[in-house]
Amino acid sequence: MTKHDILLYFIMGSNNTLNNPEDILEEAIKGGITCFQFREKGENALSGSDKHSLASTLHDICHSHGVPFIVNDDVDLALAVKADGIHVGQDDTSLTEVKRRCPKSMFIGISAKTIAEAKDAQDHGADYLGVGPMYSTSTKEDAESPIGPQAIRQMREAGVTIPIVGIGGIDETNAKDVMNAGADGISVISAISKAPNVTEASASLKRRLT
Ligand code: TZP
Ligand code: MG
Repeated sequence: MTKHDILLYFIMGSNNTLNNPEDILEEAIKGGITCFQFREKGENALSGSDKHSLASTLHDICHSHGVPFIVNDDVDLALAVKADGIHVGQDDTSLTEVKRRCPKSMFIGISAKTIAEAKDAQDHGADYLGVGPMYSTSTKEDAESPIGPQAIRQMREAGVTIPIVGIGGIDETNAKDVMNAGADGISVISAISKAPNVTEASASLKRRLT
Protein backbone atom coordinates (compact mmCIF):
# COMPACT_ATOMS: atom_id res chain seq x y z
CA MET A 1 0.00 0.00 0.00
CA THR A 2 1.31 3.47 -0.85
CA LYS A 3 0.23 6.95 0.18
CA HIS A 4 -1.24 7.32 -3.27
CA ASP A 5 -3.71 4.48 -2.64
CA ILE A 6 -5.50 6.41 0.09
CA LEU A 7 -5.84 9.72 -1.76
CA LEU A 8 -9.59 9.35 -2.28
CA TYR A 9 -10.73 6.58 0.02
CA PHE A 10 -14.43 5.75 -0.34
CA ILE A 11 -16.25 3.87 2.44
CA MET A 12 -19.72 2.34 2.11
CA GLY A 13 -22.09 -0.25 3.47
CA SER A 14 -25.49 -1.20 2.09
CA ASN A 15 -27.23 1.25 4.45
CA ASN A 16 -25.25 4.29 3.26
CA THR A 17 -27.19 4.54 0.01
CA LEU A 18 -30.79 4.28 -1.18
CA ASN A 19 -29.47 2.83 -4.42
CA ASN A 20 -27.76 -0.39 -5.36
CA PRO A 21 -24.30 -0.47 -3.66
CA GLU A 22 -22.76 -2.27 -6.66
CA ASP A 23 -23.81 0.58 -8.97
CA ILE A 24 -22.61 3.24 -6.54
CA LEU A 25 -19.21 1.57 -6.29
CA GLU A 26 -18.88 1.28 -10.08
CA GLU A 27 -19.79 4.95 -10.48
CA ALA A 28 -17.36 6.02 -7.73
CA ILE A 29 -14.57 4.06 -9.42
CA LYS A 30 -15.35 5.83 -12.69
CA GLY A 31 -14.96 9.11 -10.82
CA GLY A 32 -11.50 8.13 -9.63
CA ILE A 33 -11.64 6.75 -6.08
CA THR A 34 -8.31 5.14 -5.19
CA CYS A 35 -9.42 2.77 -2.45
CA PHE A 36 -12.64 1.25 -1.10
CA GLN A 37 -13.66 0.08 2.38
CA PHE A 38 -16.67 -2.15 2.95
CA ARG A 39 -18.18 -0.96 6.24
CA GLU A 40 -21.39 -2.82 6.98
CA LYS A 41 -22.48 -1.29 10.30
CA GLY A 42 -25.39 0.42 12.04
CA GLU A 43 -29.10 0.30 11.47
CA ASN A 44 -30.29 -2.29 8.90
CA ALA A 45 -26.75 -3.54 8.31
CA LEU A 46 -26.49 -6.95 6.66
CA SER A 47 -25.00 -9.88 8.54
CA GLY A 48 -24.01 -13.49 7.92
CA SER A 49 -24.17 -14.79 4.37
CA ASP A 50 -25.83 -11.61 3.04
CA LYS A 51 -22.91 -9.54 4.33
CA HIS A 52 -20.39 -12.03 2.95
CA SER A 53 -22.08 -12.11 -0.43
CA LEU A 54 -22.15 -8.31 -0.81
CA ALA A 55 -18.49 -8.15 0.30
CA SER A 56 -17.53 -10.67 -2.40
CA THR A 57 -19.42 -8.79 -5.09
CA LEU A 58 -17.90 -5.42 -4.14
CA HIS A 59 -14.46 -7.02 -3.90
CA ASP A 60 -14.81 -8.37 -7.45
CA ILE A 61 -15.80 -4.91 -8.72
CA CYS A 62 -12.76 -3.36 -7.01
CA HIS A 63 -10.43 -5.99 -8.39
CA SER A 64 -11.62 -5.70 -11.92
CA HIS A 65 -10.58 -2.03 -11.74
CA GLY A 66 -7.40 -2.41 -9.68
CA VAL A 67 -8.86 -0.63 -6.64
CA PRO A 68 -7.76 -1.95 -3.21
CA PHE A 69 -10.60 -3.53 -1.19
CA ILE A 70 -10.56 -3.13 2.59
CA VAL A 71 -12.91 -4.67 5.15
CA ASN A 72 -13.94 -2.72 8.26
CA ASP A 73 -13.71 -4.44 11.63
CA ASP A 74 -14.32 -8.07 10.59
CA VAL A 75 -11.17 -10.17 10.45
CA ASP A 76 -13.08 -13.35 9.57
CA LEU A 77 -14.71 -11.65 6.58
CA ALA A 78 -11.44 -10.02 5.46
CA LEU A 79 -9.78 -13.45 5.50
CA ALA A 80 -12.74 -15.19 3.85
CA VAL A 81 -12.87 -12.81 0.88
CA LYS A 82 -9.09 -12.34 0.75
CA ALA A 83 -9.35 -8.59 1.18
CA ASP A 84 -6.35 -6.39 0.44
CA GLY A 85 -6.64 -4.76 3.82
CA ILE A 86 -8.46 -4.58 7.14
CA HIS A 87 -9.43 -1.48 9.09
CA VAL A 88 -10.04 -1.56 12.84
CA GLY A 89 -11.09 1.01 15.41
CA GLN A 90 -9.63 1.49 18.88
CA ASP A 91 -12.36 -0.66 20.42
CA ASP A 92 -12.21 -3.41 17.79
CA THR A 93 -9.83 -6.36 17.52
CA SER A 94 -6.35 -5.25 18.69
CA LEU A 95 -3.60 -4.59 16.18
CA THR A 96 -1.52 -7.42 17.67
CA GLU A 97 -4.38 -9.87 17.21
CA VAL A 98 -5.12 -8.64 13.67
CA LYS A 99 -1.44 -9.11 12.77
CA ARG A 100 -1.39 -12.58 14.27
CA ARG A 101 -4.39 -13.69 12.24
CA CYS A 102 -3.85 -11.98 8.90
CA PRO A 103 -1.24 -12.65 6.21
CA LYS A 104 1.62 -10.13 6.03
CA SER A 105 0.42 -9.04 2.62
CA MET A 106 -2.84 -7.69 4.07
CA PHE A 107 -2.40 -4.08 5.09
CA ILE A 108 -3.85 -2.76 8.31
CA GLY A 109 -5.48 0.57 9.02
CA ILE A 110 -6.31 1.88 12.48
CA SER A 111 -8.61 4.67 13.63
CA ALA A 112 -6.82 7.18 15.83
CA LYS A 113 -8.09 10.29 17.54
CA THR A 114 -5.20 11.27 19.80
CA ILE A 115 -1.43 11.58 19.37
CA ALA A 116 -0.98 8.69 21.81
CA GLU A 117 -3.24 6.41 19.75
CA ALA A 118 -1.51 7.44 16.53
CA LYS A 119 1.98 6.81 17.90
CA ASP A 120 0.95 3.51 19.42
CA ALA A 121 -0.51 2.32 16.10
CA GLN A 122 2.61 3.46 14.24
CA ASP A 123 4.89 1.72 16.75
CA HIS A 124 2.91 -1.50 16.38
CA GLY A 125 3.19 -1.50 12.61
CA ALA A 126 -0.08 -0.06 11.32
CA ASP A 127 0.11 0.74 7.59
CA TYR A 128 -2.07 3.84 7.76
CA LEU A 129 -4.26 5.82 10.18
CA GLY A 130 -7.84 7.04 9.83
CA VAL A 131 -8.04 10.24 11.89
CA GLY A 132 -11.33 11.83 12.84
CA PRO A 133 -14.00 12.83 12.97
CA MET A 134 -12.58 15.91 11.28
CA TYR A 135 -16.00 17.59 11.21
CA SER A 136 -19.44 16.76 12.53
CA THR A 137 -21.11 13.86 10.76
CA SER A 138 -24.47 12.18 10.97
CA THR A 139 -23.28 9.05 9.17
CA LYS A 140 -21.68 7.33 12.18
CA GLU A 141 -24.22 6.85 14.96
CA ASP A 142 -21.67 6.86 17.78
CA ALA A 143 -19.28 9.45 16.33
CA GLU A 144 -17.44 11.51 18.92
CA SER A 145 -17.03 15.29 18.76
CA PRO A 146 -15.00 16.65 15.83
CA ILE A 147 -11.26 17.12 16.29
CA GLY A 148 -10.56 19.13 13.14
CA PRO A 149 -7.60 19.04 10.74
CA GLN A 150 -5.45 20.51 13.51
CA ALA A 151 -5.33 17.03 15.07
CA ILE A 152 -3.50 15.74 11.98
CA ARG A 153 -1.08 18.66 12.07
CA GLN A 154 -0.31 17.88 15.72
CA MET A 155 0.26 14.18 14.96
CA ARG A 156 2.73 15.12 12.22
CA GLU A 157 4.52 17.51 14.60
CA ALA A 158 4.71 14.70 17.16
CA GLY A 159 6.53 12.43 14.70
CA VAL A 160 3.75 10.39 13.12
CA THR A 161 5.02 9.65 9.62
CA ILE A 162 2.82 6.81 8.36
CA PRO A 163 0.07 7.60 5.85
CA ILE A 164 -2.94 9.42 7.33
CA VAL A 165 -6.41 9.73 5.91
CA GLY A 166 -8.85 12.21 7.46
CA ILE A 167 -12.43 11.06 8.05
CA GLY A 168 -15.77 12.49 9.13
CA GLY A 169 -17.87 15.21 7.54
CA ILE A 170 -15.44 15.77 4.68
CA ASP A 171 -16.80 17.27 1.48
CA GLU A 172 -15.64 19.50 -1.34
CA THR A 173 -15.62 22.59 0.85
CA ASN A 174 -13.17 21.31 3.46
CA ALA A 175 -11.17 18.52 1.76
CA LYS A 176 -8.22 20.75 0.98
CA ASP A 177 -7.95 21.90 4.62
CA VAL A 178 -7.54 18.26 5.67
CA MET A 179 -4.79 17.74 3.07
CA ASN A 180 -3.04 20.96 4.06
CA ALA A 181 -2.89 19.75 7.67
CA GLY A 182 -0.71 16.82 6.61
CA ALA A 183 -3.13 14.13 5.46
CA ASP A 184 -2.27 11.93 2.48
CA GLY A 185 -5.91 11.52 1.58
CA ILE A 186 -9.53 11.87 2.62
CA SER A 187 -12.08 9.19 3.34
CA VAL A 188 -15.73 9.88 2.80
CA ILE A 189 -19.02 8.05 3.03
CA SER A 190 -21.97 10.35 2.35
CA ALA A 191 -20.20 12.90 0.11
CA ILE A 192 -20.02 10.11 -2.45
CA SER A 193 -22.64 7.49 -1.46
CA LYS A 194 -25.46 10.03 -1.22
CA ALA A 195 -24.41 12.30 -4.07
CA PRO A 196 -26.97 12.87 -6.86
CA ASN A 197 -24.19 12.14 -9.36
CA VAL A 198 -21.68 9.77 -7.78
CA THR A 199 -19.13 9.84 -10.59
CA GLU A 200 -19.10 13.61 -10.76
CA ALA A 201 -18.95 13.96 -6.95
CA SER A 202 -15.95 11.62 -6.81
CA ALA A 203 -14.13 13.37 -9.63
CA SER A 204 -14.85 16.75 -8.17
CA LEU A 205 -13.58 15.76 -4.71
CA LYS A 206 -10.42 14.36 -6.30
CA ARG A 207 -9.73 17.63 -8.10
CA ARG A 208 -9.71 19.36 -4.71
CA LEU A 209 -6.95 17.13 -3.39
CA THR A 210 -4.07 17.92 -5.68
N1 TZP B 1 -15.55 7.28 11.44
C1 TZP B 1 -15.41 8.50 11.93
S1 TZP B 1 -16.51 9.59 11.23
C2 TZP B 1 -17.18 8.37 10.24
C3 TZP B 1 -16.53 7.17 10.50
C4 TZP B 1 -16.82 5.89 9.87
C5 TZP B 1 -18.31 8.61 9.31
C6 TZP B 1 -17.88 9.32 8.06
O1 TZP B 1 -18.99 9.51 7.20
P1 TZP B 1 -19.20 10.85 6.38
O2 TZP B 1 -20.55 10.68 5.72
O3 TZP B 1 -18.10 10.94 5.36
O4 TZP B 1 -19.19 11.99 7.37
MG1 MG C 1 -15.07 0.38 15.17
